[in-house]
Amino acid sequence: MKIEGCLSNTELAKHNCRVHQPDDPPFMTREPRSPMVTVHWAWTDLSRLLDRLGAEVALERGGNRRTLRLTNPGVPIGTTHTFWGSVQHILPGEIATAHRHAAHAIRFIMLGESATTTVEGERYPMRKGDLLLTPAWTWHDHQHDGVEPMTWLDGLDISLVNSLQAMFFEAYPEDQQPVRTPPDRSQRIYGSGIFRPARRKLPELVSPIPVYSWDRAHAALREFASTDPDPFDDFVLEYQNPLTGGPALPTLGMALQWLRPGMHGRSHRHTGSVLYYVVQGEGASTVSGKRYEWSEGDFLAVPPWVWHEHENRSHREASILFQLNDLPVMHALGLYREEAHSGSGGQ
Ligand code: GTQ
Ligand code: FE2
Repeated sequence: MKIEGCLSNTELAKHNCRVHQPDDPPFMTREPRSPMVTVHWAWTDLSRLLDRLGAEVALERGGNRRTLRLTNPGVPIGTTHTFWGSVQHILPGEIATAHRHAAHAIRFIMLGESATTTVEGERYPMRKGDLLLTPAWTWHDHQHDGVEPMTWLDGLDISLVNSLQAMFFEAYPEDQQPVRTPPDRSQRIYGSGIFRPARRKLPELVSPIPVYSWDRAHAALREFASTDPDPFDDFVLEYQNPLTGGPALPTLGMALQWLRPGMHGRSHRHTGSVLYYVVQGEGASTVSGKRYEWSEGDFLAVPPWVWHEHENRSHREASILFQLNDLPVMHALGLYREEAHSGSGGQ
């Protein structure tokens, strides 16, 4: 728009108005242009940093946590523009004190044993490969009774909640909340995954299951992996809310991905951002033309709408990736789009 006469933005600003200027950045781009960048974190680096973090950073009361945040240099804060992935480290005898927040949170257990987390009075052991949920505004605290340090991935939709200006936080008046008996009540009611209690008001927004155990997840994935592969992702199972068939949380998507030995997937791109954690195996992902070789314990963050493809570098062992993503938000708001690469072999 061309401005005739003396209608200037300086003048308009007095009335909290403005007109478009030729040098304004475009606000409708032809397609998404994310400032987020692809980042690969190698476990060899992270594990050294975690050892130092444990030795040098004290865990304070008041709901604090000892975490190594996976930061993305392209966004002001967080791992992607919508969520944070952090590696939490807790030492034998420590308590991460109780609090609650408006952000939804998940934990995927990476290493260690004998820690528990208590969510709304139900106490759960944390075992390698388990996924635990602490949905928005649920009281939660962690306690470590083991002898070795314990390490897990935290995922929180903090950036999304902050951008929507809906954050709340509250510390529990004591270090820990009381544990109810039986401690695994929700698991007993909803845990079968194939039954739902009759005549009961059922939760819809968040999954009623606080823990998705590795044993059950792995068994399901193995069976699924003997069926028909997806050309891009091979085999992906999403953690679901068993009462609705929808995602376990409304803002964070969690999934397990199985890549068969030697598989090399086709390239595609979609809206939404993803953080991958390598549970098992060794492979590579090519993102925007750059190849990232990964192995067990590594992380890879992939921005929205960039071409990416995965391969398993092993010809003997399957690779398993845990995914944290914001796809439930994209689907809920009608913003999910996907495109297959049309190049030769899709690569
Ligand atoms: O364990 O409750 O990485 O509240 C960030 C915020 C973990 C937790 C994080 C949290 C937690
Ligand atoms: Fe928390």
